Amino acid sequence: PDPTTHLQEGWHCLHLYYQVDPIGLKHLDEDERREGREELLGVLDPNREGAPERLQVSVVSGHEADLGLMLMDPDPIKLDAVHQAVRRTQLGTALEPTYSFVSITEVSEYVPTVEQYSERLRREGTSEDDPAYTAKVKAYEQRLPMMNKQRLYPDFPDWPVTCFYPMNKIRDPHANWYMTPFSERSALMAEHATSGIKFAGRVSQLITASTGLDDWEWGVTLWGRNPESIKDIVYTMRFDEASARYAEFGPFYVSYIMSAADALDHLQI
Ligand code: 76R
Repeated sequence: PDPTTHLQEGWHCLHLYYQVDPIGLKHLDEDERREGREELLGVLDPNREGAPERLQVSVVSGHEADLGLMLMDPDPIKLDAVHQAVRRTQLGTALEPTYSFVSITEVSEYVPTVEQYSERLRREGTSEDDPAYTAKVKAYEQRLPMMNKQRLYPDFPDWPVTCFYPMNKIRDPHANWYMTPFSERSALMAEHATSGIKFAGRVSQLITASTGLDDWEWGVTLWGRNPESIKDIVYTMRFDEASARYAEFGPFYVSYIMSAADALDHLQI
């Protein structure tokens, strides 16, 4: 791996959104459209040689975009190459890029280490002599490496709906996340995690970091079994103090995951 572009750990992530331009489409004849479609299916084939580690295609609701791509790979140039290849296909002139988001995976500084987790249990009143204490610490110790692997090198859940939005933690005089002591931020994020975990089995989330990489500080990607679950989790978590007091949000993109062929059929291109 090239040390000038590759992360020491984790993956690069790129969300791309395109609108189908009907005027651009009109300028293509039957053959160009058919060939363009074949080229596009080639570029979006997750099993092709040189494809990024993760390549998800979805159809976006609302007129902000039609086609959504979510890409992840150790190599950021490989992600950009997908965007360039999409534009270079014969359908490229009919696909107007409308939004993109650049981020990387990370293990948040608020994910408790085994030591911090044990300390939290003790603080919450579980005695070190309690067999439940030992069992919980042991289970956490066993789970942590797998959870961190999922945070850094995520597998995408096989669920039909996905939602993406960027967010910041605010720096207002009355509520400045970055002036709040770590212990307090950590307690707020623990409350946030407790509220989020109730959605296990219905919603899965990936938080990617974008400070210094894009206009917002994090990207939030949610996958849900259905759109109600997405609405429920975002609504519920708005009441977490970490969100209610400190969060601000960018545009929301909700989309439905499909094979590239189904997506292009749906978009009639
Ligand atoms: O990764 C973990 O599970 C550890 C606990 C945890 C952290 C550190 C966690 C749990 N989150 C963490 C960090 Mn989260 N999260 C969001 C949003 O819409 C909103 O109100 C906010 C958008 C959702 C919906 C969500 C869901 N989380 C973060 C961070 C980074 C903060 C930092 O580093 O300063 C952000 C921006 C953020 C935002 N979070 C969970 C969830 C859910 C569902 C969980 C529990 C998941 C689980 O543990 O299985």
